[in-house]
Amino acid sequence: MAGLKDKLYSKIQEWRPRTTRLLKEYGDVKVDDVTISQIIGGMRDIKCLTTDISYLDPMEGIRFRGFTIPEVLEKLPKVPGSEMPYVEGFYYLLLTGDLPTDEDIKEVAGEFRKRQDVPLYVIDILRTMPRDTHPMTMLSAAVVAMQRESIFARDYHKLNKMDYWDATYEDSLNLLAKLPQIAAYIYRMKYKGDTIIYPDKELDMGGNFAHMMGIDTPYDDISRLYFILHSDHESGNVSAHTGHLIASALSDIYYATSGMINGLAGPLHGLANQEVLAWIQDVIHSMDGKIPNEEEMKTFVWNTLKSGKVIPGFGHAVLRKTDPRYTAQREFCLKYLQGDPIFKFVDLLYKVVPPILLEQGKAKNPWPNVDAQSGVIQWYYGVREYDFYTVMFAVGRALGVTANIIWGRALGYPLERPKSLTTEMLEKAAGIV
Ligand code: CMX
Repeated sequence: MAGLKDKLYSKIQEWRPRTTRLLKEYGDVKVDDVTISQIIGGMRDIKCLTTDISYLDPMEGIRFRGFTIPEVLEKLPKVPGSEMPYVEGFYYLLLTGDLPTDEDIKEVAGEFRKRQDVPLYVIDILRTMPRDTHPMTMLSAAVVAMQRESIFARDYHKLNKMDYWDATYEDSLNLLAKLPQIAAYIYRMKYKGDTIIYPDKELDMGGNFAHMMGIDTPYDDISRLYFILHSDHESGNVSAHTGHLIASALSDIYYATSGMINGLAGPLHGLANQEVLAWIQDVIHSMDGKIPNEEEMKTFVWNTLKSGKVIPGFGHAVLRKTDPRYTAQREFCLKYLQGDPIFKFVDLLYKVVPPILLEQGKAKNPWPNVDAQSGVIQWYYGVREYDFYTVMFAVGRALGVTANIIWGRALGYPLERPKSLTTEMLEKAAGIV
């Protein structure tokens, strides 16, 4: 693929001297101090990773290659007849840092189309898994099963270190092109009586996913929005960091992506979007199908907190304001889901939960994150099997994780290996033993 790959290579060549210079001439410059609470407390806020794909400001939220979410949605070329940009164009932006032209997008879309056929053994593997297997387990298994396809793993012994990114790029495009089809297949196999809808090779990634799910417009736009919003959130979150860590051992994209999917499947991370809908259904169920009023809702929130559980979809390890990914989806809901009872419920949660979390005084961020809103849209358009929601998150996250790994290889980021200390060493550092 001449255009994107050539452009990426020239960007890589421009960038390499910056990393080399920092490392060689300024390697001893101190950027951060580390406290005991950060060491015990999940390494919060320690500045120890580098990425230029996205940056997360605690107050403003995510920027992809310098662009906010509204800017990305406004500036990227749109799929004709729809409101949302091409996912393919967004991937071009993640990889190169430049906004694509229509021609650029056409090329990336053509490349994905060429590579999208899923090997039959993947379908066979999925079919042999018990049908009650979680769809995230199925997705992870499908991806790792395809590891035998890895060009990087095949050629590793022959490759020059400076060229690692190239084989990784090929693996990334090969995998990304297949992920929507694998995800849609899991959905139709598990919940729709194994009725496959084959891809339509004329469609873009988001449009094709909606087609293979069997859901009409505007679900194509929802899919585009969903994949873009979930793509990247800096490199420290569990899924992105897992992908990066695994790839740092020079494991290929298939191993790294399967691992990132496993991290995303945790209820404190990507699975929270499933948890939100499950929690809402529980509440509605215990109200005999009635949507609770504000006072009843407050009681449910407090009861959840008192039982020692978290309110899914609220709080964040880095953000300290409402997640702009939540806001982007809320705007979509305000346009298309007005009057929908579940949306009304979620909107009421927006009003009720933050003051309660503030009153409880534990969560550092009482505001909603992306997961509080995404399930509502899926539910409204007929995807009511909420254990599938995180699978779509994973398809989106693979865009960011692969872009990061390609760049990591291009810039020669080494094996990741932080240092551990014993509890006694920390006690000594604290001067208490
Ligand atoms: N409900 C109840 N308690 C919460 C809470 C919430 N939504 N968010 C944070 N807290 C609690 C924490 O559990 C913690 O309690 P303990 O001190 O008893 O352990 C305390 O507040 C401090 O936590 P924090 O520093 O504010 O948040 P963390 O960085 O530790 O955790 C997160 C961040 C997202 C895991 C947490 O806010 C949470 O569990 N939220 C609900 C799950 C969720 O929505 N996850 C999705 C996040 C987005 C994503 O990655 O997809």
